Amino acid sequence: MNESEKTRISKFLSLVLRHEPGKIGITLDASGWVEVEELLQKMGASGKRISRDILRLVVSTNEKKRFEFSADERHIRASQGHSVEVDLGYTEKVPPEILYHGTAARFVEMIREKGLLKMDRHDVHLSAEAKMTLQVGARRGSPALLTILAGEMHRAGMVFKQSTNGVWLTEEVPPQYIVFP
Ligand code: HQG
Repeated sequence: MNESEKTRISKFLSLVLRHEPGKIGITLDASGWVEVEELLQKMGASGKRISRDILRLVVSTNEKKRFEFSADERHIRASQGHSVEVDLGYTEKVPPEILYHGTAARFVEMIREKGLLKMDRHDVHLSAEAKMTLQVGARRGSPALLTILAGEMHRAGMVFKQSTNGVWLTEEVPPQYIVFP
């Protein structure tokens, strides 16, 4: 299987496991899990047939580890990034002093005013790696890198969680905790 095929499957999995499970008639449980068997069967019925081995390959080689299997491999879910209501069950964690957020330069003005908001997702997504976040920002045009004073936020009582694939999640980032470029 080539890279573009893998990307295509990964994007489709993101769509149905994060945003639109109804598109192929699956339902996520309260923690975002769906049975692998059901997922494969419903993907097949929607003209997106893949084997269990291909699914395993896409999950294990995904560069951002976007998906995870349950320990018994009977269930699968997206590790973060949902817009549908799920409780991923992540617990509070002390963040590093500094985190980063990549955005588009044209959003910076608004963010200066309102801070970082979660928009359509459950949380604001932050990363410990500046380089990766710049790529995130570049998806929407000329990128801008914001430095987030996560340690200060935490000491002020704001809650942080970390997803299985290492993304830092928080409700919102008020402007005073953002260092702008
Ligand atoms: C921006 C990728 C104006 C925000 C990444 C972002 C991430 C504001 C956009 C994950 C704003 C929302 C999420 C405000 C925030 N005014 N714009 N007040 N507050 N924004 O896609 O963080 O590849 O929901 O900067 O790695 O870009 O999908 O969030 O540009 O973890 O696995 O509003 O997506 O992961 O966009 O990306 P998104 P995001 P995956």
